[in-house]
Amino acid sequence: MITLALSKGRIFQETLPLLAAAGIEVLEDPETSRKLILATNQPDVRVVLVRASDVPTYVQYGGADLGVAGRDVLHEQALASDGAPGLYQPLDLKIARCRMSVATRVDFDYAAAIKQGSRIRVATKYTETARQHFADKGVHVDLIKLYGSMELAPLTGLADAIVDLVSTGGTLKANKLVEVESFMEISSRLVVNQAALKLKRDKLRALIDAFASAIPA
Ligand code: PRT
Ligand code: MG
Repeated sequence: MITLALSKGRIFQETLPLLAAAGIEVLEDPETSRKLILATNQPDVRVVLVRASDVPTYVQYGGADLGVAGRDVLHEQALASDGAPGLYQPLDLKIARCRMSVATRVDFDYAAAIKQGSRIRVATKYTETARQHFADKGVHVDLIKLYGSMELAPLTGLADAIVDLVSTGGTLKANKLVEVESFMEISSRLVVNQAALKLKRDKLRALIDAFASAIPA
């Protein structure tokens, strides 16, 4: 049995064409089914649905043989846990693309705050990534960890800035925030359990090759 870990939503949807290229069709729709284990048209391949940030954990500890995870999640976890032992990352799938950015209220002068050497309060789900980014710039920050709705933080005075993912920019615009810096291009990677790669080599290699052939331009 081959177990593939995916998160619901954009990663699941954008992985479907890659699975199709490998001749794999998922037999249930995660948006309507409550099941967490989804069968496919291939009796020896199944999909498990986990939180986006749990995909590397499942693959690392062998709860899944492989998975699809955003560079945002992989980078944050590698910083938090000193690398990602046991995780092989053979492919950039170029799906679920976006960028990691700093955003503020329109009336906050980010450039001036940096120039003056002020401490900036930054709210984010990506505290390690943000810590590294501002340390590289030599900017002093106080980080506030949030688990969602980052856009609210500058609007309520909780923080001066946020570090979050931006794709169309629509969410920032709707909340009257501006992107003042973009510092990392994000896409999703295929991650594979290294022990599984040895034990199930032929099947996993065939899957990796099929995915590689179907990566969007
Ligand atoms: O939702 P949940 O808390 O379960 O987890 P999650 O938010 O991590 O999962 P999900 O499915 O939303 O995102 C999974 C992965 O998709 C992320 O880890 C990224 O690698 C990738 N991705 C690509 C994005 C976006 N684009 C994206 N735009 N993830 C989140 N967003 C959010 C962003 O955080 C912001 O709230 O969409 C909003 C901005 O979008 P625009 O289009 O308005 O700019
Ligand atoms: Mg989300």
